[in-house]
Amino acid sequence: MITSPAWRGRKYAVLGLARSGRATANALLAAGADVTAWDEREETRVAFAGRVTLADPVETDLTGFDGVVVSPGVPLNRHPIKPHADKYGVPVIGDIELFAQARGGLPPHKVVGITGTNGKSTTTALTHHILKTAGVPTTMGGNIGLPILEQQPLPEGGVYVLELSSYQVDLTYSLDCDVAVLLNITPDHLDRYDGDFDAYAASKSRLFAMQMRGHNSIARFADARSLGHFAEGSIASILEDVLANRGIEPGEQSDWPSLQGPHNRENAAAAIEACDILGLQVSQIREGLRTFPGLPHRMERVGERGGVLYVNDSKATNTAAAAPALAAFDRIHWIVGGQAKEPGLGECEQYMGHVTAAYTIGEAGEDFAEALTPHCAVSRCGTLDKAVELASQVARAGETVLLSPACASFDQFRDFEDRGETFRILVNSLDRDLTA
Ligand code: UMA
Repeated sequence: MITSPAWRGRKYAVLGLARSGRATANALLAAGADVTAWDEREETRVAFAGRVTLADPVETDLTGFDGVVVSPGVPLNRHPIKPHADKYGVPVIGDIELFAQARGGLPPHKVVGITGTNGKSTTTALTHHILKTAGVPTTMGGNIGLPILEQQPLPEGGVYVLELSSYQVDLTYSLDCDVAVLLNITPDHLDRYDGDFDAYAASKSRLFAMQMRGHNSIARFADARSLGHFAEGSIASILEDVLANRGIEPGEQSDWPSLQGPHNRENAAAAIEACDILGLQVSQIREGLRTFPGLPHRMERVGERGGVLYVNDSKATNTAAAAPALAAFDRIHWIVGGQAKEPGLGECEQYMGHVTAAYTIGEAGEDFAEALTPHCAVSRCGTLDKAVELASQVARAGETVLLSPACASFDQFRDFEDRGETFRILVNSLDRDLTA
């Protein structure tokens, strides 16, 4: 666990007690802080009964509190906690901010922070994999894997690789990344920014604003320019130039089995540059690229039944993220829908020639059904179990059943991981024999 002696005797309220909130409350308690904690779900609260004061911070007098630590899933723009804490002058922060505060007490280390609309998880896992393969002590956290405060501190020379969602950046004020990466920025999560793309971009750009002079930044040229206050000259590495600058030939991508497609080329470029900045040799980087196993829920082949391939791409929570999966396969039975981030088919439209049939699910199912009708056969399934069942009956050998929902999962699932795991279970329980 990562804690800080600075929290001893201080008063914190923790709102949200799922994964990150649970780790936060435990780290604060271990440091000797006085913790008031709350989750709207009673079953989540009970684990803390007797260890914290169980009270909703929104209904608590926050006089004398040092911070309200909010889970990233709490919508800051709509939730009453922000105005309530503001009334008492108490900062609203997240677990990444607590990690930033604890850094001074950790053995000397480096932090790589990776944000962007799409590709964050792959780039984080890849950077972590390259470092690990090269023998560098490293761990990954943030929006991926275990919450960072739940992890063991790294020994001297370690590298923390953090995937940071805009929700997490919004709750962070003092994280000075040694290397900060913005992969790309397209409209997403706009419900959190009252529909304002510039506010979303401003949120992402704060990752760079928190850095001390001399620390490194990596971004696409076009995106960096769109970040308003952020002058293009202040980016240390332009993503588009990385591969040529580091002597990586275009043909080398074929040696990276889990990093196919143009989007993965950019993800790889960001990881290559981050690892180069951290002092790795190109030969060490190449070894990591070659051996990267890929991520669960990201174009993950979960089975082949009756010659039909089943692919779990549940991580694709917007149309730009789903498009690469549609590009990668032919004769697709596409399971799509959930909580839409934007109207229409977006970047997926160009790959409609690859889609044989669509099976719509979730809140956005009807809208997708209408948008898809001119392109392919459409079945309005409503739920994932119905979609998998029907697709498995219709798909023929050589075809692919692809869950790449282009939507958030929260209307029907806990998160995209829950959705992907459910798909895996449904595929595993299909009647037909495993033939390959
Ligand atoms: N809650 C309240 N009141 C509210 C709203 C929520 O009490 O008004 C409670 C909920 O009942 C729940 C908790 O707050 O128990 C919500 O926690 P959370 O949704 O933040 O979930 P965690 O398990 O803490 O997961 C978070 C990240 N979740 C989100 O950002 C939505 C996880 O990212 C992250 O892996 C985890 O911390 C560990 O650090 C997941 C995610 O879906 C992968 N991220 C989004 C994405 O990638 O698109 C941003």
